[in-house]
Amino acid sequence: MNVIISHSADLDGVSSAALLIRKFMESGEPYLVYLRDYSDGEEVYPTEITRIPDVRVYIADISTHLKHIDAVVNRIKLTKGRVEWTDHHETTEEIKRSLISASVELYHDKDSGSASVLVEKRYELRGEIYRQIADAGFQADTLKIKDDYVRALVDLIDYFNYLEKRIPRVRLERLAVQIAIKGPSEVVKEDDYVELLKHYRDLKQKALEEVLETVRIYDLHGYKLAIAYATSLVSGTQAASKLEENVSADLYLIIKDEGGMSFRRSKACRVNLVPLANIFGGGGHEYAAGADLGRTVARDKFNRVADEVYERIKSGWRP
Ligand SMILES: [Mn+2]
Repeated sequence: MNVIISHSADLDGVSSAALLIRKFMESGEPYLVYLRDYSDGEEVYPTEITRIPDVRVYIADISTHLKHIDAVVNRIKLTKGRVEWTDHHETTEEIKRSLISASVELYHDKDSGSASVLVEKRYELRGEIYRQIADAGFQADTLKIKDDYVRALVDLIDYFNYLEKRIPRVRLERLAVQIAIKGPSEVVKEDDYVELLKHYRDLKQKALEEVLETVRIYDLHGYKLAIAYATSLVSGTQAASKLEENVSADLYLIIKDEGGMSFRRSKACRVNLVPLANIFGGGGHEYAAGADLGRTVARDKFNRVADEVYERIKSGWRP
C-alpha cells in the first residue's frame, strides 16, 4: 500500500499530492492520500499508517522543522515499511539526523522553489500533465503566477482551507485527485469548480468591503491608528492592504474573527511595530507584525473589542 501525505494549505502541497496520485493511477497501484497542515500537530502523520503492513509512505511539502517532529519520528519508527520525505523548507542538521536515524529517505533542497518540482524530479515523472502540475505548484510557491488557472486553483484552495480547517479535508483531497486525472488547466473548467470559484470570489469581495465598513480611528499618542475587522475569508495581509489603500492613517491594525491581529504602518511612518505586537504576545518585523488576541471576535462585539485593544496599546506603548 502507498500512502501520500502532503501539505493542505497551498497549491504546492496539493500539486505534490496530485503528482504522486497520478503516478499510482498510471501504475495501477493502490494509494491513500492525506492532506495535512501544521495545525494538525502529530496527526500530520496519521497513526493508522503504523498499522498498515508493507507500507510505502510518501511525504511531500511538509516542513521537517515541525513543532511535533519528535512525535512524528516516533510514529515513523513504528511504521512497517519505507518512508520517503521530499521537501524544500528550511530545517536543521539535528532534525535531518533524527529523521535519518529513523530510516527516513530524505530528499531535501531548500533552493528548489517548490516541493512539486522536487517530487517530479525524484520520481522521474515525465509527460505534459506532470510538467503542468509541477509548474503550477512552482508558480504558486514562488509567487510568480502567470497563468489564470493557477490563480483560480490558489483561490479554490484558499476557500477549501477556510471550509476545512480540521481533518479530514475531503474537498482538498478530491481536488488533488481531479488535478491528477485532468491536469490543472482543465480541472478549473469543470462546472462545479467554476461555480465554487465565482461564489468564493464574491464572498471575498464582500469580506474586503466589510473591512472598510468596520474601521475605527483612534489617536495613539499623536499617531492616527485605524483598527478594522476581517473574517478568515481573507488573510490579515489582504485586509490590511485594503485598509491602507482606502483609509489614511499612520498605523493599521486588523483584528480577525478568529482572534488573529495584523499590525501594519503607512509608507511614511517609522514606528517599529514589534513592541505593539509584543503587548499581545506576538512579534514579527518592524514594518509588519502579528499577534493573537487569544479569543474569537464576533462581528457585533467588534466595536467594544477594538476599544479595549486600543486602551491596551495606549497604556502599553510609548512612541
Ligand atoms: Mn511548498
